Amino acid sequence: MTTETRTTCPYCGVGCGVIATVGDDGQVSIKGDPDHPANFGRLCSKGSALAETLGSDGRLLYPEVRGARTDWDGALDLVAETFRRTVAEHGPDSVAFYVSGQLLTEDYYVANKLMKGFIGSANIDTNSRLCMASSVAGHRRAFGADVVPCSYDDLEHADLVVLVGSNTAWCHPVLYQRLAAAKAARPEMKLVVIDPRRTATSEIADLHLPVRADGDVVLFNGLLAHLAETGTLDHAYIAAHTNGFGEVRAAVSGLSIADVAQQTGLPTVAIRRFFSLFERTERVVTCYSQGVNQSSIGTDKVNTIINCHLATGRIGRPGMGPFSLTGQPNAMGGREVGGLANMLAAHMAIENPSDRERVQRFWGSPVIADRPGLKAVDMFEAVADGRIKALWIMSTNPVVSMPDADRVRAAIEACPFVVVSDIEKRTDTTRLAHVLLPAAGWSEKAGTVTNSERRISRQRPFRPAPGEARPDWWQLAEIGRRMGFADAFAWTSPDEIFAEHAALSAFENDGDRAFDIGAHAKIEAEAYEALAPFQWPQRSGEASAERRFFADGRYFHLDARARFVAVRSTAPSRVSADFPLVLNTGRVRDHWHTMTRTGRSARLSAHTAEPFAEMHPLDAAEHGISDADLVELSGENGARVVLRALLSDRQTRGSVFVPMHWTGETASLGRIDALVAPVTDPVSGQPASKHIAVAARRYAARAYGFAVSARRPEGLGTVYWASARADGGWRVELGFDEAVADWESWARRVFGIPAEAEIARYVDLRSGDCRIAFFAEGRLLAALFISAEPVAVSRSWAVSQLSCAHTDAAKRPAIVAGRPGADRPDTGAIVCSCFAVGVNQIAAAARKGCRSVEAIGAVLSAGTNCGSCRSEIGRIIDATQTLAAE
Ligand SMILES: Nc1nc2c(c(=O)[nH]1)N[C@H]1C(S)=C(S)[C@@H](COP(=O)(O)OP(=O)(O)OC[C@H]3O[C@@H](n4cnc5c(=O)[nH]c(N)nc54)[C@H](O)[C@@H]3O)O[C@H]1N2
Ligand SMILES: Nc1nc2c(c(=O)[nH]1)N[C@H]1C(S)=C(S)[C@@H](COP(=O)(O)OP(=O)(O)OC[C@H]3O[C@@H](n4cnc5c(=O)[nH]c(N)nc54)[C@H](O)[C@@H]3O)O[C@H]1N2
Ligand code: SF4
Ligand SMILES: [Mo]
Repeated sequence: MTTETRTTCPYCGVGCGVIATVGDDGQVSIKGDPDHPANFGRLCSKGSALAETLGSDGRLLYPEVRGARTDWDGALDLVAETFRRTVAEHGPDSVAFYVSGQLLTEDYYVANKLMKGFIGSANIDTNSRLCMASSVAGHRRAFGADVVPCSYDDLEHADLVVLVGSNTAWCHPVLYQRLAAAKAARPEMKLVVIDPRRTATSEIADLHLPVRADGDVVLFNGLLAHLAETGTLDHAYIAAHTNGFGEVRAAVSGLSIADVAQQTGLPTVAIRRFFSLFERTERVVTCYSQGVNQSSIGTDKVNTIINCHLATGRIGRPGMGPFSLTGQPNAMGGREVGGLANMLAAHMAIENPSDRERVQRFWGSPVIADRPGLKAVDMFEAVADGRIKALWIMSTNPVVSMPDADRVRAAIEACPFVVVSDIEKRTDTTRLAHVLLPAAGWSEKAGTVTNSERRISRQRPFRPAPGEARPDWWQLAEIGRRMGFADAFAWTSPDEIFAEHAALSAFENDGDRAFDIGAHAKIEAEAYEALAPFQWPQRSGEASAERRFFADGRYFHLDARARFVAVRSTAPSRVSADFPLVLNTGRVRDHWHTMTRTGRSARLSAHTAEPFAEMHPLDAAEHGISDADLVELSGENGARVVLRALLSDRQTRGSVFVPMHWTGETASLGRIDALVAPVTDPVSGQPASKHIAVAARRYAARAYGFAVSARRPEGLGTVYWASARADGGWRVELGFDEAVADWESWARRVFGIPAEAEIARYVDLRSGDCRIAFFAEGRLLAALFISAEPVAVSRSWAVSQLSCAHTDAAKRPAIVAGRPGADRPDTGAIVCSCFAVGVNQIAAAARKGCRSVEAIGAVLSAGTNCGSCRSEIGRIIDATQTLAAE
């Protein structure tokens, strides 16, 4: 029997509805939910590939204590007893939880309740500190509450959309598609992209402003000055609904376009165009994400943007407002339960005694945290210096994603007791755990998430969890019970937790707290099962009212007015003679964070198969770096990474972009956060992951290699390696410090080749080129290509050999002869992952006369399914030249 389950995508904050179908044979297929108001049936490349990420190989299946399998009782008793004893001996602040915006609201609620109400410390922080903290702080300063006033359909009603520090095409692809569709339907709608890089997002922009790193505050202050000078301000709104305008006006006065140009590196004509578009357009939405938040002046950036909307009264009305795009699927839900160290629960403030008393009374808890806990960077500092002695990490991989990641790794290593809950057995962080708890993952667990437009949707399970994996809320509740709080952690299913969370949101809330979902305070299992997506607030007795925040000009400060925040700050330039380049870090289209899930899909891995450093060709030339070279980046803290050079004039001079996704599991020296200084925003505590000083040099390897292998390569040990799943096995890029004397035995060891395998070999004594292929039972086991220069073999051809029959021994030498694959058209790097169409195929079709994305789609199917690659296809048509080094 085939079953269909409606659930929500576990990746980005767009929060798309998904329909998962499980066939008779257990096969899962995924499609977009046409009725979900976030996506109306669309999915991006990552969402469409979800079924490919559900295999159980590599999953953490059983609890482990110090590497040995144990049962749940043994593991839970050890965790509860160690936390209890540590608190008793060293006080509540000697323990900490580091959790995640990928937990479900129910998981998050339990974690926060346990730490703040029962352990009695606020030492619970989350990877949202690295993600949304500056937006939260900016909202609270301006509005008096952490409220995102916009909805997705505001983008469709806007006449101008400004995207600041947001690569929406890759990071919120379905939202970008909605935007692109709206723009196609109403070509008069304008789009401005503010980003130091020319990204896929800027493809359909009317104006791209390649602002210098952290130039945004000056740009938006300049905009406010311009709006004041041109009589665009809404003085009635300012007088009726805001405070503090005089100070802001004074702070920006005299800021000329020339000043803005000088401080942002932008041409004056471009600045004028942006300012005048904003001036002339009433319906404007400004969206922002990590180019704004992840900055030492991130909170100020948020407030300069909000200032411009408040000063023009363009907020709280259709098609208008500042719109922070959340990253993770439940970044917003975590904020609702108070998952950050400086919040309490249900939008109540830890500093406020009556809020504390109210939450404690509601929980019936013995204690309540009475001051903010440690924020992520400070928390790991406290782990390092021994103040924190027991740490529980849940659903996040800080050894990869925290700034100063080597120090974070050393801190965790030195911590006396570390518990890690994860779905994956082998990650950079699980390796360091004393206790490993196997979590039920997406498709297996039940709960809710809240997306960027405050819409709460159900995640529903549609298959059993493998092994003994259990949901995170259950693990936390078990610890609560075992620490002696049986009544407060007595839930038996997530609907009971959701009901309690909803009840707390409405508890003694007469409208002064924005977050109120009291309508669901008495929800029971059946209604929870059927719960349709809804936007908050939804107060008790209120039907599904789509209420617009701030429509009445009332905010959540005590005087009900919004606050202007005067900011003059510019981030100091971090570069120096020794570290002359600005490192900017972020995401690629088809990978999710530390790749524990997207890395399981060969299709998704084909889009970007190795870590890279994207540089302007002139900067590269200055540093003696050519395309496809290896490049070493080093940071002021002495750490280094080695990556593939990718030269592109889409990068601003003086800066280099590196993705955050590569880990110790997928590359030798690809963890870029090792170089990221732990510089944080003083208000939000969010790290500045986009503005780091680095030095670059060509890494001259003695030998380069590429390999495909049916088995996962193990023990590579070379100075450079980066491995990725490929159809039928794995692909590996290699760089060697020294030439290996015997390549064959090296390959046998690394690729696990049995002694009886047959071999084809080619060695060129003059060039040093060496190519070896191993076969058994008519299949290719592994092929290794070694060269003194970066290897020129066609990657797609080599990978395809893993899936072909090689029964005819006479043909095997062809695999290693000549320049392998040279006689076969190379598809090039995969652009369309749905139909595996590469850049070279698209460029060839474009040269043959396909001059539109639709024309390419008609010939190659590329871009006709999920649509995530449409902007890249457009760019290839424009350039009609290859962009990748393959
Ligand atoms: N494919 C994919 N999608 C994802 C994720 C993923 O891992 N992969 N992760 C999700 C998560 S958790 C998040 S937080 C979001 C992040 O979504 P985004 O914020 O869109 O993604 P990033 O690539 O981190 O950074 C966005 C842009 O900020 C620019 N930038 C850097 N410095 C500055 C600056 O000083 N000013 C301005 N204006 N721009 C600057 C960068 O060049 C980059 O293009 O994506 C979500 N979606
Ligand atoms: N340099 C740099 N660093 C960054 C950023 C950047 O732009 N640049 N971005 C930052 C941002 S915005 C973010 S959000 C972070 C993300 O960084 P992380 O949160 O560290 O990245 P993930 O890979 O999403 O980690 C999630 C972990 O949870 C596991 N997991 C998946 N599902 C479940 C589950 O249901 N239960 C449990 N218990 N575990 C599960 C996964 O296997 C994985 O190990 O990185 C931050 N770090
Ligand atoms: S845009 Fe893509 S990754 Fe984000 S929720 Fe939708 S399908 Fe998932
Ligand atoms: Mo994020």
